Amino acid sequence: MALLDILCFPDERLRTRAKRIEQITPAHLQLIDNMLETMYAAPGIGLAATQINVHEQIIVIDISEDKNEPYCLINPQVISHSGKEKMEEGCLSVPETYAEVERADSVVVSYLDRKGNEVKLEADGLLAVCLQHEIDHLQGKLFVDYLSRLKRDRIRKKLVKQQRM
Ligand code: GNR
Ligand code: NI
Repeated sequence: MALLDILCFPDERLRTRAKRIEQITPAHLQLIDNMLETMYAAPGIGLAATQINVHEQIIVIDISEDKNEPYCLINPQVISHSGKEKMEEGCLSVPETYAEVERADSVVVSYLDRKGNEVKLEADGLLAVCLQHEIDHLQGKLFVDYLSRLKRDRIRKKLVKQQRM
């Protein structure tokens, strides 16, 4: 296994739209293992392939306390959503930055698991937020895009300065 480098805002590669996976290969399964290892090491509760500069539709999530309930979702899609909820979010690609974002408070997501089985997952609370956050990454979207331009520019300046050091 291996730890992968995570891209940081404002890196333009985070704006790439990930491609659907037509056929799951052994290389994808290896990538998923490395993504899980990278997420646990970070530590984070989710990771999208976009963040490690792979532009295929894969996300991993584990919101469990004991870090032993990994989800791996291939070609995830929100097929329905309801309600609204505000939650404080962070992102491994926007280090040391937290802000409230409003999203649907419950979602149904369809995806392929690592064996290629079609799965439908109904989620609310933190899992629903995390699913929406990760699916956004696959579309080149970051949580800072929901903030005002002023706030986003402040965050950009802070991170550009940090990345020079
Ligand atoms: O580790 C993470 N925590 C988190 C907290 C609130 C809302 C979303 C997240 S996802 C984030 C990991 C990450 O950046 N995934 O893309
Ligand atoms: Ni993120």
